[in-house]
Amino acid sequence: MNVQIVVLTGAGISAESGVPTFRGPDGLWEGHHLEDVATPEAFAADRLLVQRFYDARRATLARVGPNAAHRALAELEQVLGDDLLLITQNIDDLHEQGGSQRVHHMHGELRAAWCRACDQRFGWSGALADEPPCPGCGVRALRPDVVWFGEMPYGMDEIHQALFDCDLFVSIGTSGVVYPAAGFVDYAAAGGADTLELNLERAANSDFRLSRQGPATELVPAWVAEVTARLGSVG
Ligand code: BV8
Repeated sequence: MNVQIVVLTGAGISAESGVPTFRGPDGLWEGHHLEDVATPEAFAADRLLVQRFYDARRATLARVGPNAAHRALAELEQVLGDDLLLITQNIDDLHEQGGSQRVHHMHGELRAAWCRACDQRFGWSGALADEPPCPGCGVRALRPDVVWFGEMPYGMDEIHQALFDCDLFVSIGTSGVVYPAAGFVDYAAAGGADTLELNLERAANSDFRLSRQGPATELVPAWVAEVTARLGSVG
């Protein structure tokens, strides 16, 4: 699959939908630093605290909706099909709610649970803090299916291949501080791709060839319109 465009999104694309980012003015989530609750060690030390942290975030999904940036990327997928790989660091489902069919959640999803006893994964929209039994094996060993610090993000081989093959890498709404995602721009550039950042402010890893500052709901639809017009002119 020779992907032409790889898009990476972060919390900034969901900010205008009312989902708090990690490092914004409200950067502490539920009074916690992400690095202090999003680790296997934190889960082992205080399972209830971590489960409640994710239960609260999963519950907000019922109250938020996609914005113009999510919808614009869904339109781009309609035009590009398999030539687009949409990778998100976000664990919300706003890309899917906005119409995207293929979303690569490299850090997992809030709406999924993973059983530590039988290793099966399940769609999950309720709470986990009350230790419900695994639908597969019945053991009360479900955890959020999200990638914590120190855990390997999902699908890295496919991501690296796409980054190396693509013609354009676009980073949207991410602070560029968490790896390996923060290194994708370098990987893509090494493969000869052009690189573009769409962000409210320049990210930490802002060695992009092009960088535009502004809200995602303005920058992303405008960029998608540029791409689709160019593709239309090519015919
Ligand atoms: C791994 C899921 C190895 C959970 C997340 C030292 C150096 C380098 C690396 C490390 C190091 N020490 C440790 C590491 C590794 C570590 C890491 O990078 N740590 C950092 C803190 C230094 N990384 C890991 O542990 C990763 N795994 O390395 O595994 C390994 C090897 C072998 C075998 C096994 C393992 C795993 C990291 C994944 C952690 N999980 N999320 C959850 O959500 O609870 S991280 C989480 O934070 C996000 O997923 C994302 O990745 C990251 C940053 O979030 P952003 O999306 O960027 O959001 P942020 O708030 O930071 O920024 C918002 C941006 O939006 C800003 O730029 C802002 O300007 C912009 N914005 C705001 N509003 C708008 C906007 N833009 C546009 N419009 C707007 N309206």
